[in-house]
Amino acid sequence: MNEIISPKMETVNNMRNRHDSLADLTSRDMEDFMEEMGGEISVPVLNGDWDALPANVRKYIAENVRLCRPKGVFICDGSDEEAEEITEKMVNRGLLTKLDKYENCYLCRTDPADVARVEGRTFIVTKEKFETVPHVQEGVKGILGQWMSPEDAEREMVQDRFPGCMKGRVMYVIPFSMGPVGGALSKVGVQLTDFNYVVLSMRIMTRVSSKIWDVLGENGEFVQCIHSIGAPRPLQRKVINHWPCNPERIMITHFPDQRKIMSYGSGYGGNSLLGKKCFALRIASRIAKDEGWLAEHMLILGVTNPQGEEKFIAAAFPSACGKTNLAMLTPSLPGWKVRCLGDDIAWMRFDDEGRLRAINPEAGFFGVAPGTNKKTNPVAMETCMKNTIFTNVGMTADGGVFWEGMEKEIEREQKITTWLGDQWKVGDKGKAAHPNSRFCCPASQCPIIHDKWEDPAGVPIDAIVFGGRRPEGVPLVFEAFDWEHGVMLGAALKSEATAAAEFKGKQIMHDPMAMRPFMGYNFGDYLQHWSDLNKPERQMPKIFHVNWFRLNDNGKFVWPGFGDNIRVLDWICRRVNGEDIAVPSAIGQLPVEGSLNLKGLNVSWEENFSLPKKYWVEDIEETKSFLQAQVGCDLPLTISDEVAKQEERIRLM
Ligand code: GTP
Ligand code: SPV
Ligand code: MN
Repeated sequence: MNEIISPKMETVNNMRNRHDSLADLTSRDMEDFMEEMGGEISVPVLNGDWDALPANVRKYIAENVRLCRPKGVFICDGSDEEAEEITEKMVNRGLLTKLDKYENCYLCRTDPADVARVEGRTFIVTKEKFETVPHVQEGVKGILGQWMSPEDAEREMVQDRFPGCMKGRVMYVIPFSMGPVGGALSKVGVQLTDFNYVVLSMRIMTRVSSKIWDVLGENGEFVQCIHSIGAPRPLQRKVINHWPCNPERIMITHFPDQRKIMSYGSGYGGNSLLGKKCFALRIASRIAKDEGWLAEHMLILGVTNPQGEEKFIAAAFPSACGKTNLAMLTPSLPGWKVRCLGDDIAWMRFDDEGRLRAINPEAGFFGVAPGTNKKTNPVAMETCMKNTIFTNVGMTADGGVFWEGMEKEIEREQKITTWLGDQWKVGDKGKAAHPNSRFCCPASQCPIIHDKWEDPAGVPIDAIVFGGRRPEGVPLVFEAFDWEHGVMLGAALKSEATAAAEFKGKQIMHDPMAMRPFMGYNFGDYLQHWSDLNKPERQMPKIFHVNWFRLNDNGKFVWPGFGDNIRVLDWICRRVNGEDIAVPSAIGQLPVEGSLNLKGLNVSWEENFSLPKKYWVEDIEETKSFLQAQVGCDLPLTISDEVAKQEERIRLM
């Protein structure tokens, strides 16, 4: 018999009493335990009530225990006590360092080989290849998602990587909800992981609770999220910074038909917090297509003008291109107010009145640290001063955090330990924090969190905004002519590469809809799905494009950004209200000169809004060949029509 069985609680308690720390159980103890249990092959349930789990969850865990061979199963309940127990253990082990300067904050340093999402090792598994990826032109390597056959996935994951991958480790069972627990737009997942850092992070980023078992009922549907750092005991690879991982063998696979995710080898961010990109974007985008809604890489904010009128905006920018900053914007214009609902992911659905309603499926922020400071984003700085896990930032001698951008916020000559553990001070060579270092903190403690942020019905979206890092040619803001043109602008989205993934250098990359790394199905079908949403009885949001990152000839940003982005939101809100402040151009509706409130700024209209013809001729040419090469025959006609119209307008510029 090779079954997980439920040990009597008294046995478990005895075991707990015999060990200071659960993870200290040895294989010897395991043998003793099995003896006590009458020699059955089993693993102990170290925490939680096995019998209280729904039958399909028990089956799911049992199957994966057989595959991964952990030494015990720890069923999480999401409580503070549980977090404290796990935190204490991690501090004792050296994986976390308490940051004495703040309340309940910790620093974690990863193995320097495990610092970002690994897009090259991320796959979607479907029987039919073209369900996942478009028909690319012959000889072209597709960049809009990677497909793997079920046979290859079975071999790579189930046969090669996962057998015995949790040996000597505890398997944590994390029940979580994306969206408010029990909400009509919410979805449930159960993550299995052998990494306690993931447990602590998941309970910040998602809603982890025993209530999930009630939501599931007897046999409710959940997304299966199976994660291992791929470092069974005895260890094969030297552990660096107490951060076990297996970077050479990282692989992240998604099975949309089975609503399943298997991730191996990495403990970092989107690779391991499976509720985030894997579930809430890749799996959810596929569910959303089947069910007629949208799962997008978008922030959600409410912006209120001095007259007290509020609009809701969803904005899609690629990774590390400013979503968190915009979502928490502190307006530089008097009388304006921005409130945050989400900083990374939006699930959106048209309601019976034809309004697009958005919820934030997450419960926390996993924000880019570098560049964040009291001037650029005071709200984020305040949000992460308690109950936060910082990963790969620097630490000051007095137990505070430090990263690039905080130079003016620490004492001069402060001694700093870098993310690599080196002694350092401002002005020294190198960096204190990794460029993709992050803070992970509960959204509820954000001082400008919107009172509707957990409303299960979501908020009605008035405008959708696309944007990226475009050093050249692309104006500060412009508006799509209509929905179809807006979808084309999204499809043509590009940005300079950032440190959020493994790419190096500053090349401009296509990142359509800011979803390139997160597509769960054929990108052509995805564009068709967006197109099909447009119905006369619906109130379609207006679509805009922004660029905070244009440079002048001296390499300086032509726009101050951050709090001054309220001036762009102001213009967007006025357009939503139908104000006559736009003038058509080849690429969309541009602000009429002077219609943007630039009071008190010293910026050049020309530098922010000029449309260099040569640039745009090349841009549309390049976009056209990109879409032909990468989406091929899957590109909806409506989109190729929009590209053709844009090309013609540019020709006539
Ligand atoms: P992910 O969490 O990776 O999805 O990133 P994000 O889109 O939330 O990006 P975030 O807001 O964290 O910003 C990333 C970097 O861009 C930070 O270093 C910011 O300081 C910088 N940034 C954000 N907004 C602006 C802006 O308006 N102007 C300039 N110049 N930089 C900005
Ligand atoms: C992103 O890369 O867009 C992120 C960070 O939000 S991660 O969770 O690592 O995907
Ligand atoms: Mn993101």
